[in-house]
Amino acid sequence: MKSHKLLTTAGIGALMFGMTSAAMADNWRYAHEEYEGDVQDVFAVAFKEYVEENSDHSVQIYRFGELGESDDIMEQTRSGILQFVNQSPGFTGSLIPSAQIFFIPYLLPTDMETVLEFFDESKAINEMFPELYAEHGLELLQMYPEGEMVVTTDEPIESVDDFQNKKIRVMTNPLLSETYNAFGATPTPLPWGEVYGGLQTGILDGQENPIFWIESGGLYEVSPHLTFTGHGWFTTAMMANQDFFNGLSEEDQQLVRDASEAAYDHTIEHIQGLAEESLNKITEACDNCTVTRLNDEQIAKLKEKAPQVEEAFVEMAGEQGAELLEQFHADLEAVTSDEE
Ligand code: 6CS
Repeated sequence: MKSHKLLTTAGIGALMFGMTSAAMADNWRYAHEEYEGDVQDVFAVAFKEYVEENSDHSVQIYRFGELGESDDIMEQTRSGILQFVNQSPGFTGSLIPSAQIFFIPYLLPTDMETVLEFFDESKAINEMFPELYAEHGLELLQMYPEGEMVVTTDEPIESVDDFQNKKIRVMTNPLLSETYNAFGATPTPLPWGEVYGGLQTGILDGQENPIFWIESGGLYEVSPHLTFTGHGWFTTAMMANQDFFNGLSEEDQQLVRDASEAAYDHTIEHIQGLAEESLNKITEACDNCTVTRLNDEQIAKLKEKAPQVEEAFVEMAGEQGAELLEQFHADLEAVTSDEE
């Protein structure tokens, strides 16, 4: 009788525990800017898998276009409709001026190993940026590179002169326009959804993006001449609505942090060799595509423009931006001097 009673009490306890944990199982909404299988999607899927394997929560992923453009998903996250968003500084730069730092040309090196070490170890990335995003109600969880920027155009670009007056689509932050103005081109800021059509109809003469995206989005079909300028990396960022994050239990906050770490590691592995693979696919699929790597002389000419863009950055991002830039330089110095 006594054991029966004990069992009953334990049974009720287990049931109640079960009910409580079931009631606490949430479905988190997470939107990003890309398509199935693209780099941001690889990150999101790894995040979802980690959360679902290690908790009762589930994560629903929304890809490009399902909820609108990049600015729409950021707005939905800031207002709490979405819990997580992956938005690139190319767009966030219009909300957080310091995020435009990634568009100072030739700030980051071209060698992937050094770039990855920088993202891992940089105080600017791992300590300063989370504070800057927090001022806008965002809990920054990871910043990561997707690939080196490559310019695609309607005609081959072999020298800096070939950039003159080319209408180049850029993401919608003002500093990127400064960069292309400095290169002698005519920058045209547009959201992603308008790029393919703009290139196809000749409203645009070119654009810049990492090669995996040029391949997966079929951009080479309408903008067949690829130029490696070595001027920057496509960087992106994954974050949460901060009120939502602060309202989580300590255990769930740790789960989210661990899931974003696991997704970061997985994504960094995914991008190794991706640009080469994508370039091979493009050259196989496209007979009229050309690939040009600017020579040192031409790169030096573009590099000469970097200080004026750096100045424009400090003007736009103020004291915070200047401090961030100083730290960026120190962090870069630390990883590049390691190499020597
Ligand atoms: O150029 C763009 O707008 C897009 N490029 C990439 C690599 N990801 C998303 C972004 O919207």
